[in-house]
Amino acid sequence: MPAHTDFPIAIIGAGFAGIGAAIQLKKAGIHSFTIFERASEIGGTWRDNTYPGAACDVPSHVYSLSFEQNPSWSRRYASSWEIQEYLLGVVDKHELRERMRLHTEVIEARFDEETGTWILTLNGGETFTARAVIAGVGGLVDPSYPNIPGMDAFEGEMMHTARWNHDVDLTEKRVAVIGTGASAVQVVPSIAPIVSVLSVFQRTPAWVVGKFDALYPNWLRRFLARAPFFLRASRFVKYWTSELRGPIVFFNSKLLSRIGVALSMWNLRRQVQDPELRKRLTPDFQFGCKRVLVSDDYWASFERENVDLVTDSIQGIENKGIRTRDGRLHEADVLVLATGFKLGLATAPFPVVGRGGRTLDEAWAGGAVAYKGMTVAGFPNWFIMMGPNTGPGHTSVLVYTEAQISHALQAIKKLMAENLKYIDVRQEAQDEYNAGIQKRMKHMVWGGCKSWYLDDDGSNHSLYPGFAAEYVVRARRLRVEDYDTVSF
Ligand code: N01
Repeated sequence: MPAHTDFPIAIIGAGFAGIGAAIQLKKAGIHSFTIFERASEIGGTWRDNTYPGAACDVPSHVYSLSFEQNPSWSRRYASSWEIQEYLLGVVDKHELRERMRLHTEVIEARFDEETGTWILTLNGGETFTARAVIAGVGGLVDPSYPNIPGMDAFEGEMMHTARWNHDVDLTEKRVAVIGTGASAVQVVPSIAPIVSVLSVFQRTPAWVVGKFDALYPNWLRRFLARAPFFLRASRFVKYWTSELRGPIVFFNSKLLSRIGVALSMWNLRRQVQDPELRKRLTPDFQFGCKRVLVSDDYWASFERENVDLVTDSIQGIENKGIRTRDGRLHEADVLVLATGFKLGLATAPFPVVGRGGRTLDEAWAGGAVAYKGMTVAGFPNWFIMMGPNTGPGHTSVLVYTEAQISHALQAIKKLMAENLKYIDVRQEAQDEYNAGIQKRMKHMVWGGCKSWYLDDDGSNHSLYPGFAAEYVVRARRLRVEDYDTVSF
């Protein structure tokens, strides 16, 4: 077996996936990795999303790494900054900074079949040669800015939720929020009490269920620190609760949808008394078709005198505010774009050139596909984290990520132990896997409405059509028979 220094590994991205992969490599005694991060700090989503109210809508005992459980979460659903603190702590504990290059963007990756190496070109023009690459670049990274006429004319402050400008004080300001997705349901109730007027522009209402957030008292946190069994038990219970509720969210079943609708309508009734307002906030698409949102106070915000739900469609943006099609000008000092993200899976984030000079964009021209969401035929020794069809609509994405880390680690260990040049997933294995995924999509609820889950042609290359537990069983073990192995 060659020395580890002969086996350089590139981890691209220092979010949950990249950090988790680095820890597991270290635990396996493999220290020859370098983490490349284009930003100035680690954290990914939790570094970027700092808008007021930003939090994870999956309980923190599940939304954390299973091998780095944290008894100190201050509440059931940790805020964005607390998750970022957790990640910073994990990075320090495992001394990952010494293997990390911040401000370093990979701008191209090219596979050299002769040497079985990936040549990564970095932003400064330098190259880095890796025997294996773990790509943890994230799926929802780059903000999606709407294309509304007149946006440049707006004279106030404008910011996207994922690029919050903390220098702008919203106190007593007139604020307009465009969008009513997962980010909006967090930002709206957080800023409603401090602004003078809040106009929320809703194009499509969302199904929202109760969150039941709660602070964890100090005694409980101390107890969980001393009795890790109970922390693991809490994780277990929360995980299985979300799994067992999953079918309500993902199966295309009128009966199951009715349960979801009943839960959401109960949540609406307890927050909003005005029947007319309730009607305007009630979606007309099947429960689960778009991401189901979680909040105890978003809908209640619209009962406040200073909050206005605007359902007339937007005609354009003007210097003083937003003009709707009914002719009304909604004046605003600050415009918040809660308009989501460009789905990163549709293309590779930078040119990735595999065997025979074929690019990942070419391989994905008909939609992003990968074997178990991780490996693509013709792109050997390249392991994607949170790749195509691995997103959950119902539980923690980290459950999927950990299975992917385990798969990549086994492949890397095999490459090293057997001194292989590369392993490349067999095209038939990839095709068979994806045919199965797309066949199952027909039984899922996501095809019935427009959302970021779907490509322009209506196909779904983002979510996994089933239970997380089932994905984990399929993905975490390397099935060697599904790969071609090539020796030096
Ligand atoms: O974005 P979204 P998000 N004019 O795409 C509207 C994750 N996340 O940032 O529905 C008017 O869901 C758009 O309207 P419509 C999570 O996976 C997780 O809220 O297209 N409106 C919609 O209402 C989530 O799914 C957490 O009709 C326009 C909104 O903008 C994903 O990120 C927290 C418009 C966009 O909603 C994205 O959530 C936050 C236009 N031109 C986010 N363009 C957790 O807690 C867009 N919209 C884990």
